[in-house]
Amino acid sequence: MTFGSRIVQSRIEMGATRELSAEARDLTLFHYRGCWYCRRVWKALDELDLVIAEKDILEDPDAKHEIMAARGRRTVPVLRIALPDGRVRYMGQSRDIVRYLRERFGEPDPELLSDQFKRIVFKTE
Ligand SMILES: N[C@@H](CCC(=O)N[C@@H](CS)C(=O)NCC(=O)O)C(=O)O
Repeated sequence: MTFGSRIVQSRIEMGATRELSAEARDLTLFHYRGCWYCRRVWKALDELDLVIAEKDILEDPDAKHEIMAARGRRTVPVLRIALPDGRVRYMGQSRDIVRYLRERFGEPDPELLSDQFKRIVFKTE
């Protein structure tokens, strides 16, 4: 079993038992099983310990039509963000989705911080 397929497997197993994260109820991930770029997003979700709604576009034709209508293509992953005023945004590109999730839900990553900020945030010498 490859690293990627382990992630997919663990998500299938946890699907029945884990509740959606309360702080991320505005988010839905459009994907399909075996989608390589989606694994980047699943990995980030696992790292952030977040569970969000997911729609498999190969099993759910309405979901496929929704992203086709919104973006003009069926490429996944796509993150749907429901704004408080009722509007909806669709974010494509796995790297952008991962960056958005980390920025919104993550802790500061020591590797990404300059020395000045490391000193402030982590109280290093
Ligand atoms: N640059 C995109 C690539 C996404 C992509 O190519 N996704 C594949 C699945 S891994 C896909 O949806 N292919 C079907 C299609 O393009 O219709 C990203 O990083 O999210």
